[in-house]
Amino acid sequence: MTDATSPSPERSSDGRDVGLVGLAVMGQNLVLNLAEHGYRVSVYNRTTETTDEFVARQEFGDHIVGYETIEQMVASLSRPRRIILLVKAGVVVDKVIESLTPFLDDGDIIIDGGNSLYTDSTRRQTALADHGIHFVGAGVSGGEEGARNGPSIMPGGASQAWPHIKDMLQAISAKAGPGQDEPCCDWVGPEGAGHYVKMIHNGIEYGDMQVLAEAYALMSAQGQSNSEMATTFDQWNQGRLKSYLVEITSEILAHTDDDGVSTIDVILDAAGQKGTGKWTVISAMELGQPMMLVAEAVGARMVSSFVETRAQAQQLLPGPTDGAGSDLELTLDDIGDAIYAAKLISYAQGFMTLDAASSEFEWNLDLGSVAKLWRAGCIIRAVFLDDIARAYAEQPDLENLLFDPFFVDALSSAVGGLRRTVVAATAAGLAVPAYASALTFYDGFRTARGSANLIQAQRDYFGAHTYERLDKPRGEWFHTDWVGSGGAAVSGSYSA
Ligand code: NBP
Repeated sequence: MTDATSPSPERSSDGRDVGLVGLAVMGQNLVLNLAEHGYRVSVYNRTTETTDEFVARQEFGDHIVGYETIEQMVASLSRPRRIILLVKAGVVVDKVIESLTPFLDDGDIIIDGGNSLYTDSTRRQTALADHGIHFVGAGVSGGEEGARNGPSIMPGGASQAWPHIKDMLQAISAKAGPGQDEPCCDWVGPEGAGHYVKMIHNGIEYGDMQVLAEAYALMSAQGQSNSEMATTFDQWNQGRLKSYLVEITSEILAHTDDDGVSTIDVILDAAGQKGTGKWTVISAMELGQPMMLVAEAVGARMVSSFVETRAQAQQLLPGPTDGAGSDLELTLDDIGDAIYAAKLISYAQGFMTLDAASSEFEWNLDLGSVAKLWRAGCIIRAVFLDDIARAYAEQPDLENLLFDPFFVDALSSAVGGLRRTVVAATAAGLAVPAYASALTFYDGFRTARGSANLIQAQRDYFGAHTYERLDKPRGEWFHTDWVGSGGAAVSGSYSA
């Protein structure tokens, strides 16, 4: 990580410091952040009224100037031109790039700060390199508040761009570390690496939210009031679970509408999603990595969206008891342990996926540095990201986070509570997909001799897929004639 110093941006007399396209919630807030750090920003939005209203309303004077056309905006910038895109992800990014490129020159830089799919960023970097333009896919996390006051920024792509954008992006990013002066922004890697890391961040965010929603469900079933739960989450936020999501969960549970009704009680229990969780799971599967807690979180949102169907099913399908949860007797310590253990396992799965992506795409990701980027500014910011960063700093070749002594100790103390929570919730007929998935992964992962020998035998039986044997070296493959005459096994050596 590099220290960011704040803002005395290098000035070029012939133009403004940076351009930004897309003045919706993220764009407007990032522009204000840039202006506050002394950067002179030229802004453009497809709908000109939005530009006019924004520029008229902001308080940074001519640090922010609006333009009616992309051409005018580009012409206002010093070279190499630096242009940030914060438009709707997908085809819109391609359209905006298409309208920008005729006005750009060799060495100019486009930074896509939206939630683009990493494969799109890889494609865009390659295509723009043909025009001499450096493309950077930068994941930006922290929502509206982060964009305004300091997001976590994960830039990747054309590394030639980094020296020209480093000071600016690090200046406006969140800061972490003992002196709160380490920027949560550093170069991630080539191609779509920045957006990949952001995608995994979002997947983990889905998992964290589901883990907390399950705690809320269990405590509600045990009769805790919303204000009692708010206090519990607040207490959890003072210790090892300290994180942005635990903090806002406490605030949400304490919130009442003007009529005194708890706001949480009147919100429909159907979760939306924009797709980054699904992308994470697809990529993890493609890389052969079991990011199962996030998969369960994505699935749970899907089940939640079946509002009418669930109401029908409740009438038809029996649970283990008449009043689900009425016989739950979990302590708050058990539920706190379940949250903690499930999170540790989820992050381990996330970093397994990052490690696999780094190898597969030859990105050479620094996993400790990734953990540092997530310590502040982003939605999953949490104290235990320091523990992950430390684990990788101490052992850069750490095979799996769960082998780090801190994780071994932390899981040893918390997994009992997770187990009791899963057993009790399941017996009571309450769905805890994230906890159950975490525990199942944990138990499978620590089982030296599992049951996949039967799966291999089945595969060999119906498809002659061959298998390896315990009494032969790895890499030698055998086939058995399972239904041959007299049932005798015929084995031989096969290439894999
Ligand atoms: P949106 O994702 O809602 O996109 C709206 C912006 O895209 C507006 O400026 C709009 O211009 C522009 N746009 C569209 Br739509 N079609 C266009 C076109 N054909 N040509 C040019 N511009 C077009 O904005 P957002 O919520 O601020 O998010 C921006 C990016 O940041 C997205 O990729 C998002 O996924 C990501 N992100 C958002 C958050 C968040 O909390 N919202 C957090 C992290 C990342 P218009 O005004 O003319 O319609």
